[in-house]
Amino acid sequence: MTYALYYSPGAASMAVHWMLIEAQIPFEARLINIDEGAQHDPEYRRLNPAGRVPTLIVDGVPRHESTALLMLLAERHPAAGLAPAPGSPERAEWLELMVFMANTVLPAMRDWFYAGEDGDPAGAEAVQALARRRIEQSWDRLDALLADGRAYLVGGKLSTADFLAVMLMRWSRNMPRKALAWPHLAVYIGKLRALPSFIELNVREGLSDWSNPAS
Ligand SMILES: N[C@@H](CCC(=O)N[C@@H](CS)C(=O)NCC(=O)O)C(=O)O
Repeated sequence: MTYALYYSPGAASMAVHWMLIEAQIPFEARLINIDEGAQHDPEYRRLNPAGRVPTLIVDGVPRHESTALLMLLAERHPAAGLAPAPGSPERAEWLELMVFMANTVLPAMRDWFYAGEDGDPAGAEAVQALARRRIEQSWDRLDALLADGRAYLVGGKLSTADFLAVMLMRWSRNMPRKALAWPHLAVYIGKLRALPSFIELNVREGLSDWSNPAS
């Protein structure tokens, strides 16, 4: 099995990058800096016609969509234990959360950040207002789930749902109400950010603006 990840620091590629590091799956990392417009290069567009990151080359075939990539990697590397096994009691909750993040939180984040580019700039403010409401309602839902003191979202152990959730929570860091403002999310984020794989991920992506304070 061979992998090459096209990533941009802090972008939707981050969850996949984190999983590859945590599971110690060999891969090649290829930088596509979206702040510099590298996603529009014709060469990259051949791999990802939408001009977005991530792209994961899986055994020579370009694959897309961060949530699908996490689920695919979990399926191909079951020994890593990063998703509840099919048929296990936790599987339904994991599926539900992965789909919730993919079809509610990710699109709202896209609207928050790209309303003026993806749509008519004149309507961007209204789009962003709705996106913000959806994002904050999502934090309400995840905060309530974590209120029982669980360290991870599903099944008492680290899973792909945590990679996706923490990446999304990070994106809220400059929003009017950041995920860290929710009490149970703050505890959860603190624990997940302390994982050696998250620290290593930030080093590899050159990120330092959303780390736990040094103790
Ligand atoms: N649903 C996609 C979203 C991908 C996406 O929107 N990526 C953003 C970065 S977070 C991107 O590539 N932006 C560059 C652009 O749209 O020009 C996924 O989860 O992979």
